Amino acid sequence: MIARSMAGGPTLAQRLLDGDRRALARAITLVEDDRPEGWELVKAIFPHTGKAEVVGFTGPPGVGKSTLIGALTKARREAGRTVGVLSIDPSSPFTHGALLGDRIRLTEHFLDQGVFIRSMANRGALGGLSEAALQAALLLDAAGRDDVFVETVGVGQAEIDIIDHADTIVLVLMPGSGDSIQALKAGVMEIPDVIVINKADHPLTDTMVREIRGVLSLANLERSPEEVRGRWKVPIVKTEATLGRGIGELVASLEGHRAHILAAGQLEERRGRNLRNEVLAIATARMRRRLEEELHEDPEFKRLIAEVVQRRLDPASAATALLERATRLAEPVE
Ligand SMILES: Nc1nc2c(ncn2[C@@H]2O[C@H](COP(=O)(O)OP(=O)(O)O)[C@@H](O)[C@H]2O)c(=O)[nH]1
Ligand SMILES: [Mg+2]
Repeated sequence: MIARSMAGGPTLAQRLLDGDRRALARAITLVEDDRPEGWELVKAIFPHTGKAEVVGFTGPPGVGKSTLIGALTKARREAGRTVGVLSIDPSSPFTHGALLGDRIRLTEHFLDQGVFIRSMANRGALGGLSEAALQAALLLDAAGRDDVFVETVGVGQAEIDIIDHADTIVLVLMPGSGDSIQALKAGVMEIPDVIVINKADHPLTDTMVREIRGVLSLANLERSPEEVRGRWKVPIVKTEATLGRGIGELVASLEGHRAHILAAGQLEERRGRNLRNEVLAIATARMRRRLEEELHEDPEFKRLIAEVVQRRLDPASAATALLERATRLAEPVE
């Protein structure tokens, strides 16, 4: 049960669970600003999460992720579903919650109550942007959004962490995204669940599809035949997001992937692993902050560092001594 406020009116948590968009906007700001009320709110609504289908979109800037999400949002609305979009793209034309430029297809959804769009800027919050974005995704989920689309940019950077929390990961490329194919090939980037080649009117599209097929079958060579048999076969979907072409196929691929992980019991497994990582990430961030606070003025810490600087002590031994000291300082644990 979510408590009602003293005045008798619904609390922010209650309004959020009722799907109130203003409550949702306010709540996301609280977590984005790393305010204690934000954490309290997430605590209150967390039991109501886990219902939304979360899809993460990643890929280099300019390939058409935002446009694609706009087209997909339209399709999902037509199917009667509500949508939440989180854009975590520092290079994107959205900044600080405002939308700039008419080239963003998402603007057409701005008056639709069934669509909630939010861009998140990088803030120095605990655990960083990815942490705040994850809390925001939970808030969208609790607010009853059927679909949550998360857009992030880049490959293997901090922003990608949030992507790990999606049920389905879509890598968006366009003809000529050779770097991304190299990153896949080298294993720098994990194999996503669905690959989209957007701007598929380009003459090099089919070459690109062949190259990606090559990378995918190479990855399968390292697996046993049984493993390959039971495995989800990553679809390569060609789209033209600006014209809405290929969106039906993308929807089918997303649904197919969901059905696959549900049937294989992998959704629970994935979410379990992601939540474990989340708990560890928050704990690690807090531990580091606590260490920094506790050791900031600590003479023993200063002495250790001086010894390292003078090359009398190696960094690893200093870290061991530091951790022993920090453990002693931290007792009793709050
Ligand atoms: N020709 C063509 N342009 C597209 C297509 N999809 C997106 N664009 C354009 O590509 C540019 C970048 O799109 P955007 O969605 O902002 O890319 P993002 O940085 O990946 O989010 C915009 O000017 C879009 O209008 C497409 O399918 N074909
Ligand atoms: Mg974008």
